[in-house]
Amino acid sequence: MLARLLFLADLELFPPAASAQAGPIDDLYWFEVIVSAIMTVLIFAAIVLFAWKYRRRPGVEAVQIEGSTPLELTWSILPFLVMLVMFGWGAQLYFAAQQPPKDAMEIFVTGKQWMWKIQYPDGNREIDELHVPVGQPVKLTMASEDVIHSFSIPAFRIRHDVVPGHYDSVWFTPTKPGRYHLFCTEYCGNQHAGMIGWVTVMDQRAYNNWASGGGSQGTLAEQGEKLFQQFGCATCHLLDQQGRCPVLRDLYNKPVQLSDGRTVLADDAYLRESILEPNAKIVRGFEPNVMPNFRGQVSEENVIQLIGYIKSLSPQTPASQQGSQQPPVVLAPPGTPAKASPKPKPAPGR
Ligand code: HEC
Ligand SMILES: [Cu+2]
Repeated sequence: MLARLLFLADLELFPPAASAQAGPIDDLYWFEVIVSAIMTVLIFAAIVLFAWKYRRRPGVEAVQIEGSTPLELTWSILPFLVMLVMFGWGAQLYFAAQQPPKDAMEIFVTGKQWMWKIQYPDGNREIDELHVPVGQPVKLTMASEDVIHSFSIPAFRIRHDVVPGHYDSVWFTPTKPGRYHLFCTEYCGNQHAGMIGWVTVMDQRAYNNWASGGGSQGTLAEQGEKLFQQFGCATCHLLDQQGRCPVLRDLYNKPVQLSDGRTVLADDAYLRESILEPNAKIVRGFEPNVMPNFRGQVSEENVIQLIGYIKSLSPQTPASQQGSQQPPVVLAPPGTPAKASPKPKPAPGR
């Protein structure tokens, strides 16, 4: 808003503001720029004024001044309060940026020298192109296949490092249909400058049209199911009748009791670690070193597909994250030891 008043926006010196968070972030930005500008002008004016006022003159001798407590308190406390405003305001925006709304649509991003690979829950895949519907909160779950990248969409005022070894996430709500730049903003090798692309924001109808065009390999969950067979996960997790392997049905977003006594939430990060580093956390009642280590065999994109499949085995998962409207198939054989699953919610009384 302020950017518009300052006519910079129309000169395109400033990126367009195309997300719900762009306005509030710009307001803070301009607040800081204006406070800094006022301070700079005041300080330089005082330097020039005093240099002139107290210049050396013949016959005038300098008098030492002992200082002034009220003055010193004023120039310490006032800037401190202004800084506190910046801190509080910034912290508020920062925390909001970490908390995607529950109904956010989930899209997966994998950074790889030198491209961005995008995977949608409905099975569509793209490279260096991201399509999102206008007005819909979108959460990006991001992984890196190799080195540190940084995912940035200036028009949405989002940027987040994508660090190998775990998931990072950002979220945004696009507000204006159009095409916007997408960058890697962390130097990541000699073709870093080519790691760029486009975000297309479409109205809901156009988006549905676009989305129904692709996904020839099935939904994310179906792609994951294929991998689950290919990598032999199924031989243990589905066919094991002796109860040596945990049942993956109804696992997603549930607490898992570990052999060391801790309880962790089975979120995306936990599932990813369970696949790539099985011995990092051992489920209570099961043995370490049984599940093979899949690091190096399973790419980050494969992990995203496998997680998509495991999610689809949890009926409570919102359809938006599941990517498939079909009721989940119950695959675990009876007789496998159920992990301590939380009590079922009582049905709402009538
Ligand atoms: C040789 C048998 C075996 C194979 C093959 C295997 N796993 Fe496992 N898996 C286990 C065992 C045993 C555990 C429990 C011990 C642990 O936590 O590491 C486990 C744990 C897990 C967990 C954590 C489960 C929980 O309840 O918290 C996930 C997720 C998982 N495996 C996914 C996979 C996927 C995906 C594959 C294929 C890429 C796979 N596993 C292949 C044996 C296997
Ligand atoms: Cu990069």
